[in-house]
Amino acid sequence: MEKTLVLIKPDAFGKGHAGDILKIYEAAGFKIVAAKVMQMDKRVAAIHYAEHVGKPFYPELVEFMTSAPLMALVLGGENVIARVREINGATNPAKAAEGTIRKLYAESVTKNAVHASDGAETAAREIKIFFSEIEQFGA
Ligand code: 3AN
Repeated sequence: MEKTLVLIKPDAFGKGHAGDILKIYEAAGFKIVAAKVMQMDKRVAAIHYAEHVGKPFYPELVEFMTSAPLMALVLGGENVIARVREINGATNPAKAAEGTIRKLYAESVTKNAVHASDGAETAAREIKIFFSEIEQFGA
């Protein structure tokens, strides 16, 4: 089963949208393989966002992602990586299509409600940051 890492970011999680967002993923047919509530620290942020370290928006991104708890998920299903990216919508919520999670719940490019892995290699790398093998079920 293909798997992807999703983060319900501090903005959406703090506003109480986790249930609504999970409902969208489940309605699309995906299985919740792993889930937990946690707060990122700077070290985890630097590992997860390694490709963005040093970019102009990185300090703001880390400040936000470490500011409050988030929900980390592994979702599984057919073509889950690409389909969850579609369901999430464009990184910039102003450009996100109607009905996408970011159109519904995101407020800015930084506070954009959700993260999802952007490819198979990224998914494998990111899932390992947040979950061990024994925390993943539903194969
Ligand atoms: P996505 O989350 O859609 O894959 P990435 O991987 O390009 O987008 O960016 C990771 C995160 O960094 C985004 N979710 C967003 O919060 C933040 N980000 C990306 N580009 C910008 C930007 N130009 N200004 C501010 N924040 C950004």
